[in-house]
Amino acid sequence: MKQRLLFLGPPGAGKGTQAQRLAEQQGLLHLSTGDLLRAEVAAGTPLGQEAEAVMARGELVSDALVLAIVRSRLEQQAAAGGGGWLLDGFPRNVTQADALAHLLDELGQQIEQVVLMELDDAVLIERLLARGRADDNEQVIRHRLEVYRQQTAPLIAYYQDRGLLAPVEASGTVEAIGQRILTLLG
Ligand code: B4P
Repeated sequence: MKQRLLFLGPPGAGKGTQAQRLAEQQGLLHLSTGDLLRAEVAAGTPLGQEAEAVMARGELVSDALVLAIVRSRLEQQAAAGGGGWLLDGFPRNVTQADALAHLLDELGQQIEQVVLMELDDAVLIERLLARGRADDNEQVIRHRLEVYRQQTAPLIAYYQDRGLLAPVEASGTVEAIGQRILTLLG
């Protein structure tokens, strides 16, 4: 099975849900920039203090900050002998994607597949309102969808051009979607 993966998709598509499941099943390093940022916020670190207000508005945290987090985790894993990884919610714009490509060149690694989770806005909004995280109120959700369209959606063509994109229908049960993902990673 492919072992170096990106999960791409709008907020609420279930990237975190499926990424965590797959990483556990396959023994991959699961790197969620959203989870890592929320952990910094909870710990009250300077980085977390910088990220908190930005996340509450539904905007993207600075590229430099997110890149530093991802770089340190991937370097640590490579130094410990390497292995598979699953990047969940990163990259979120073309600058982050270019920086990731450079980092992976340095590490002598390559992305093997980009899983694009696709879902209608109405279902996304319904799922996020039901989740009820601090950044899950309707106004902020609509802004996050707008940020996704403007900044993250260009990555669909970016990875399609590189022959890496694999779209997945992200509606249905968690198990059914997980099975679709396993099939395409074959
Ligand atoms: P993230 O933490 O990445 O979260 P998300 O996109 O909102 O959700 P995800 O798609 O992972 O959905 P989930 O599985 O949780 O981002 C949050 C914020 O962090 C961003 O707005 C930004 O500020 C910041 N950030 C993160 N990465 C960044 C980066 N690289 N650069 C800059 N800023 C960054 O699922 C959602 C809900 O649906 C859950 O309640 C789940 O239980 C439910 N669900 C999942 N699958 C379902 C199914 N099949 N059926 C029904 N419900 C389902």
